[in-house]
Amino acid sequence: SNRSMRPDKNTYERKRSVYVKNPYLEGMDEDILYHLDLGTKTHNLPAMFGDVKFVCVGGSPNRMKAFAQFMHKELRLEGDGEDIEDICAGTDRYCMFKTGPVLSVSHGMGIPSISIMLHELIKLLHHARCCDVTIIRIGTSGGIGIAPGSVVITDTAVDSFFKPRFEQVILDNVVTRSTELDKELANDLFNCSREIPNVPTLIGHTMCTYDFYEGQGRLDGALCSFSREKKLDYLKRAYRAGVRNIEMESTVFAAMCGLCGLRAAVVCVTLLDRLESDQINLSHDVLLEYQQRPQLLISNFIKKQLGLC
Ligand code: R2B
Ligand code: URA
Repeated sequence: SNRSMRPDKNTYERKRSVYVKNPYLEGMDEDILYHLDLGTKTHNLPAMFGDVKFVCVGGSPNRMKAFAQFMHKELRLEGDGEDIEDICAGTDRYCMFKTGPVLSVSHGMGIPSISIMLHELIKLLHHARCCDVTIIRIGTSGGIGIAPGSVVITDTAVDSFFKPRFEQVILDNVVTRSTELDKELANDLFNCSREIPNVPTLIGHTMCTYDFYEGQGRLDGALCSFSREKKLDYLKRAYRAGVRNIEMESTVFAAMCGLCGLRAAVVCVTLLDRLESDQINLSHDVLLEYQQRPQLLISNFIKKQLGLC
């Protein structure tokens, strides 16, 4: 065979496609991404999204809009960016903004909500024939044994038993999936964080739960059936297992992105230290500033990757 016809090793490494692992998709003559109000017949997805290289997801629609506006300024794109349009305006389930190669998408709260969004987002990236996509969840969390306002870059997402797994119920089976994240990406993000002053940042395990109250050992929900001692014992065991923060989406995010070939990271700011309290009593301004910390880190990282700084 002709050697020169073969793509060299670098070509393989450079092009990393977004995989869907569903034999039925190819046979569908139209795919409607219902919760995003997009579809393969109604929209030219390759033209709209083919150049996407970074996808940032986060729970709140307003925060993801603010992130898109911030990215617009940071990337020095044309126009003022204030009137940026919601690509998913036809639905109020999720919102989506595009600034150059950066897509900003909201996912709501909890595993079921982010999982629905990820199914449709990953199909969107596949239909648009995107390659080399990095996806980052920027969010909030409760810290364990670290100062409020710290940013935690997740190395491994773990479940409520501190295990690196996500259990997906499929028909009436439980399928266990790995929640390993991209270690190299986590390290790159950590190195990038060193250049941002006054924001304590660390790498650690992130625990993902199905609930904010009883599921995170809180004493202040409408229901609580355990003692303060049991709560603290649980959180301290989590700390000893390497857990530094708790949130509600990381395991399914890591599992789905891993299976679909997306380079993925989770970067969350902590709003409180759960060894000290359960209620979040930060002032509006402090909360706003804390929530900007992951955004600042990710925008610096993206600018670096694009060779803009
Ligand atoms: C972090 O914050 C939300 C709960 O307040 C939830 O979406 C999460 O993971
Ligand atoms: N998000 C969570 O899931 N838990 C917290 O304690 C704070 C934010």
